[in-house]
Amino acid sequence: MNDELSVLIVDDDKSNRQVLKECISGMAQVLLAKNGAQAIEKSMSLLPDLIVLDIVMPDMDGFSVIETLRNRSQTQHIPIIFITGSDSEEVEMKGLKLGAVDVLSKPLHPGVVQARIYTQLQNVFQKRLLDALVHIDALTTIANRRQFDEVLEREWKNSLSLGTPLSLVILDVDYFKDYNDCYGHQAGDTVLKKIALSLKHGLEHTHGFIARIGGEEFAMILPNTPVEFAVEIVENAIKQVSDLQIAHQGSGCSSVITLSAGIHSMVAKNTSDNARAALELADRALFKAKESGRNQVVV
Ligand code: GH3
Ligand code: MG
Ligand code: MG
Ligand code: MG
Repeated sequence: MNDELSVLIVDDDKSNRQVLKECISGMAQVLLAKNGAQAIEKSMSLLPDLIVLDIVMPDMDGFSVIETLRNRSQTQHIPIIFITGSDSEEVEMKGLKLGAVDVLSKPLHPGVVQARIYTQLQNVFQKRLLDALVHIDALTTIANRRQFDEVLEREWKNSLSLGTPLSLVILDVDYFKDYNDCYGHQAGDTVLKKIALSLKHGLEHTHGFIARIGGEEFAMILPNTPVEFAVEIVENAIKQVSDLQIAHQGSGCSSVITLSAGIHSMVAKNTSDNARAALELADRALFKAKESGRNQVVV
């Protein structure tokens, strides 16, 4: 664990905030709030990884804070530890029912507080790790199909609400079966890694997104990009890959590894069903690029 993780301490009592801060500062970055309103504002703007929340506070108590945070999509998953001066079972039960992951009793014993917060931070850290693994392609370390689908849904909604053009691109390695047959599967894997890095590098200073969506297929999502810019970006990306000069004697269109690509650009309309249909159109354009000789882009 490291201080990339942040914990928001919410307590109206200054000395409690101080004790908690000392407990946490070696494990995570500490954020502070003195009341419920501040807690909500800082949770929304800073998205802490964990919240340690006092129950009894003037104006807005901890129960109201947790209810507000649970009702907002950005904050509903943030784990919350309650702090209570009461030793009543009822208060503890209410906190747990509202979704707190733990309840700490006052007076605070620093060793116990530290151990419990450590456990929760470990959970957060492991969840993050798992989340990253679930969204990354193991071979190339770029985004995988799952992440692609999530980004497509998000960008589709953005295009829909802002009326901005969205370009979808599918790229496929030319004669890759022959490459494997000639140079071996392991050499093929190395080529896929090199292509992935090259494509990723090509999009570095844009808002474009690249994923490996299948065996030797990659896809780009280019938000706010009309077709003429998309063509430019993709032609460039394809050139970067052929410039890698990876020998491919068995290629039917070149002596090096090349890519074909299909682009479909549009302003999103209606539901995300149409996103899949749009992707299908990019795939059809790819098919045409293959048919008309490969190593090229078709819109
Ligand atoms: P085309 O130009 O029409 O795309 O021809 P192709 O040979 O590339 O297309 P085809 O779909 O016939 O073959 C795709 C090949 O990609 C077959 C498969 O062995 C290879 N492939 C898919 N995933 C991987 C992988 O992870 N590693 C390696 N080395 N090869 C893979
Ligand atoms: Mg209090
Ligand atoms: Mg293919
Ligand atoms: Mg292929």
